[in-house]
Amino acid sequence: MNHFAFIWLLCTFWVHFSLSAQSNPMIILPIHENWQFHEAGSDDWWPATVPGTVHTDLQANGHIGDPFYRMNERDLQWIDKRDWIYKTTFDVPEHILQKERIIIQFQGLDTYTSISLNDQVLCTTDNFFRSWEVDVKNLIKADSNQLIIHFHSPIKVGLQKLEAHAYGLPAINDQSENGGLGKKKVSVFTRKPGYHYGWDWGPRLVTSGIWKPIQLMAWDELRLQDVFFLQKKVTAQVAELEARLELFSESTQEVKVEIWQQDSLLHQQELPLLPGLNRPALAFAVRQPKRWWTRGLGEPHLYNWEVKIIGNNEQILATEKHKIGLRSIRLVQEKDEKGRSFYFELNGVPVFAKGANYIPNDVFIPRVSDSIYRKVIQSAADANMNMLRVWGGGFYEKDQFYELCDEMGIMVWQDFMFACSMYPGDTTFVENVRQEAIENVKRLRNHASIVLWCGNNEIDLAWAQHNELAGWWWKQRYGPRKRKEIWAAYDTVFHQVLPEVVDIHAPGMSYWPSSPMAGPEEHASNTSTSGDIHYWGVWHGKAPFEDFYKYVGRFMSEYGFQSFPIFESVKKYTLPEDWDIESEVMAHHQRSGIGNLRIRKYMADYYEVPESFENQLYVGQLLQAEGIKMAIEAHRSAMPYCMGSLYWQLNDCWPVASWSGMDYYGQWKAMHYFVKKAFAPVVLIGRQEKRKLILTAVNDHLAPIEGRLLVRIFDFEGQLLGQHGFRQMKQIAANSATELADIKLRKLLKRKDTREIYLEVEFQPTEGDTLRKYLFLEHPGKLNLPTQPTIQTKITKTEKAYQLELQADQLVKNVYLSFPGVNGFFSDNFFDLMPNKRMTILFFPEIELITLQKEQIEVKMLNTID
Ligand code: BMA
Repeated sequence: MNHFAFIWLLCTFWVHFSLSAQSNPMIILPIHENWQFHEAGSDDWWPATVPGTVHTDLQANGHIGDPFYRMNERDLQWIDKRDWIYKTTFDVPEHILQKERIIIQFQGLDTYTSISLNDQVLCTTDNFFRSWEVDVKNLIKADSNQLIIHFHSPIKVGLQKLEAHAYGLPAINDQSENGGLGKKKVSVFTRKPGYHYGWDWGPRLVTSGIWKPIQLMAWDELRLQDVFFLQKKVTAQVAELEARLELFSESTQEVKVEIWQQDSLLHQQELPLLPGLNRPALAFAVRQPKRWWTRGLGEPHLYNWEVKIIGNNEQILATEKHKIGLRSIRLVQEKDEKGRSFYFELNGVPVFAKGANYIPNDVFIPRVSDSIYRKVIQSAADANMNMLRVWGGGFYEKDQFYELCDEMGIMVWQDFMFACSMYPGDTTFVENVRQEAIENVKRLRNHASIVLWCGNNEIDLAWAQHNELAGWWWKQRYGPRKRKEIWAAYDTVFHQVLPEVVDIHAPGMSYWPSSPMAGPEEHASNTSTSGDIHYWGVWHGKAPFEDFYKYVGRFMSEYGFQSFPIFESVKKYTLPEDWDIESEVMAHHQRSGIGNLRIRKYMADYYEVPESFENQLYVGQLLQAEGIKMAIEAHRSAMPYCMGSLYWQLNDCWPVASWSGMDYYGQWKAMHYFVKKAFAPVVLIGRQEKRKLILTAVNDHLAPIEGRLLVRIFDFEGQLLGQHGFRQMKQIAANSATELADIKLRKLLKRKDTREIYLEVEFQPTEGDTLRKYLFLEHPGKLNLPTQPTIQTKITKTEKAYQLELQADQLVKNVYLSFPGVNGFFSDNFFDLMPNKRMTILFFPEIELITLQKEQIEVKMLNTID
């Protein structure tokens, strides 16, 4: 290094360190305190929590009971028909008042409001998904500023809009009857989460409130409004980037922009600014980037970058920090001999998407804590998922959600917020949607995890414009003029506005108009050979689980099966008198009209329907788990034809019977444990087809695996009854599925009773751990399970958990462990304990290590269920 360079470096470091001691010149004053609320027209005021909702505030003040308890929801339908007023007073310190610019920012209001500050009208709002900013420089004062937000009833406004529209629009999940509105579906007229109006897994609780923070923001000279790191090209050698900034300058001025990566300067550039909004784009590159990978493929590396805007006196005018994952991503849709592919290619590698559909974690969104977000997304990661679909009937998630997905290497398929309904197409509505889309695409576009923007959920499928006889019989209800009008509205939003927004504001990002869709003018069906599929033949269509193997598309973005929460969870929202699947209270927490019927039918087919309520819950969870496991195996074994499997649904927004794998309280159902195994990077899969056993291996790793295959037959006491070896070494291809063997069952079994045996399939690779899979050749209900197995248990306290060791003399099917009264997490549950094989399970109690004895463990097993 020459002398000059050394001094330059020294100066750079000195300037950096001395300046970094200064705080960001943008001053932020949160307005969260002293809030009160009441019903419009009443005299009393009660304390309110902000952010929050009117329902949770009413509950906190003792005016209503817990909306999720028993049937309380029914008695709370009056709330959404009233107007609510929130108010606060706040002081503003002198150093803020002196700033050139002062704005108030409402990050999220639910939904129709009129706002005043110090008796002056500030603004009105009409979209849950947008934020609002108002210049308050001339309104704000030092003491006792009064901010009042009037929330207009979303139902009253909705009814007015419905009336003005003149005819209704389909919205099949809008539970208008439960809300006392008869057939009047008002949800589609309001830009607010669809599921608030009810869904087939959700209550109808149409909230109002301040759902995101409110703050004052004050600055002089310049505001850095937005930073977008456009990733133009990312390879192993180089990441070519463009930092696109939005800078609002008060004057003509020269600034310097610096982009720092911790202590090293990545890029700097002088910029002349004009008064008003400036949009400079700064090109820079990162050599040999550490790229962002999904779980299983590599580390989801994130760079910590900071943008600094420096004025001509070397003072910092603005800064912003970002965590950036560098990666190339594309949705590959290429013609092939069967149709058209549909897969995500990350850094040049085709990735099989393993995951689930994600819904909001609560009806009352503001109370979802950071730790709940972490728990839910960690659960997805722990179950070997690499993709979540943020489904269109909820909301564009909070930043925390995407930060966690970035951090854990989980790709996000992001829907725009439209689901299972048709929407109006008037200019005001469409423009509102355009702004909502721009804002959310801009807010989220720096997240490495987002890999796709999708227009909506199931609307293309339901309306079926290109196939008169297909769809959900919506279009046939309207005359030609209305039909045309409704489709034109759809066409405008999903084929013009939204793709344009993605194209302009997140260039290079893929857009898919609707899920599912076969292609632009093709109608999606269960046999589509292009696009994505929502396969509901199992469940809605009553087809057997085995049909999951018949209907495998290029990308399975939905399929599912319901279950109830486990008994410990049910106890939290019911009384003992409710403990019957058909009781009023349990039926109230089952929003799918066909739910109980379906569960019972499938249970009778695959198991036996047990007598007791508690056992029905347990067997119901096994049923769901087995079904979904079969679906995942069907999809993965069709790799690379099929390149994605996202089941419906990861989580719940209240305690309910639903398709979820985790209940509202965060408890993993049997399915989540099964999914974790089914989504493991390398798996063995066995299935019976035409009296043959077909063994397939799936390998998500990028290197092939070589090894030996062995199949052994055991009885339920663990006696070896026979085996089938293979002389030749087998190869499991990289990033693909490989059929390893098909074995004639008659030859393999030699007349053994299939109700009394299981197969142990082993793959012993030349290097690494043996892969093992146990297979049963009958449905669980047909097995002659031992009725009195003896289980030996040992419990040891470790630093953070309890270690349970279990061993049984005979097969114990689907062991469900619990410590009644002690919440906690089991590293595995609902598992088969094979005869004479020791299993070690960890239990992490929610409260600090209390003392647990082995006598406290409760063991449930399929063997003894009647
Ligand atoms: C899918 C989803 C949801 C629904 C689920 C279960 O089609 O998109 O609308 O909750 O089915 O019926």
